[in-house]
Amino acid sequence: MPTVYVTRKIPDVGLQLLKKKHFRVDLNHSDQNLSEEDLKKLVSKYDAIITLVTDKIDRQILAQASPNLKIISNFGVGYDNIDILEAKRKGVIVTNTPGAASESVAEHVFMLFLSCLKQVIAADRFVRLGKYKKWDPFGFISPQMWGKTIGIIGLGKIGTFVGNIAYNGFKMDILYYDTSRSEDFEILTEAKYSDMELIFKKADFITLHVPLTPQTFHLVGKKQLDFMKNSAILVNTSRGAVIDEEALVEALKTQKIAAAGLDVYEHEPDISQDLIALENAVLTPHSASATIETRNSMSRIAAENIIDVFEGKEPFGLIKAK
Ligand code: 8YV
Repeated sequence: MPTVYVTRKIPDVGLQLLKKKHFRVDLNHSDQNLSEEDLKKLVSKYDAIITLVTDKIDRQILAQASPNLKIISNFGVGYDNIDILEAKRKGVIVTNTPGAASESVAEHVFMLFLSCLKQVIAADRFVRLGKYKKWDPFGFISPQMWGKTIGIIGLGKIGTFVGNIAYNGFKMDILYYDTSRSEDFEILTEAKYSDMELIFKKADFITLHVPLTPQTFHLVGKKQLDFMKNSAILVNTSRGAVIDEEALVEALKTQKIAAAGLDVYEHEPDISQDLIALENAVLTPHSASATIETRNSMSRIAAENIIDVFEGKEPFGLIKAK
């Protein structure tokens, strides 16, 4: 009976699928992340592991992997927590859950943009503190999102969903950048493929949808923030280290840019006090993908990836080491 360890409690759907296929499923029942030592033990003992973004599977952990460890199935879309090359070298397959979070994260992106734009947090506080005494024609006034220009950096599945909402819902002009063009996307949304400098200069709303790699580390720093309009809003639901957080805090403090909506942080879960103190930042706790639908589908795909590997098939979420 092949054995699977799941590093945190996840929705039951995937666990049931595994049990139906006669896997023995063991689970971390606590609400604590596993330590490095725990992970080392697990990779030396189990045939498959379901990991989370919080489990750093690096060279040291993989050094303890037994030859029986066939697959690390990451519960999530991003997989920068795993050393893919080292896993490949050890003959361990790594998978993710492609597409599972697109709708949820795209919704969250607009929630962050609109919360920043309409100063929702300040407006809520204003009402609760009893400050809403009389209606004011200029109270909490903001530009509308409708019809403005959005810049999408990274046109994977999530970026594409964001583009579709922007075009069909908010009738926005779209500028986008990725390492390659998508003619389909351009035809469907009238989007223009642009270099990043132009996006930072022209867009009213900028959203990041790139994986964290050595190439995208600090992709947005002082230079890019300086290009941005004073009225522009930046949203990040990808990975924190894609933005130089210190430079962002400075740009927000000096109102070089209008606001930022952040779901991820450079040193997550630690967040700088400077960032926390800023009124023009809306902060969520890496919860952009936290919908019931997405979590269920992550659980199902993570399990199916394991089942496929043990049945000798190529798993849907196979990550190919480059
Ligand atoms: C997930 C994420 O919740 O899917 C991703 O890449 O960043 C998150 O939204 C996380 O990966 C769970 O492990």
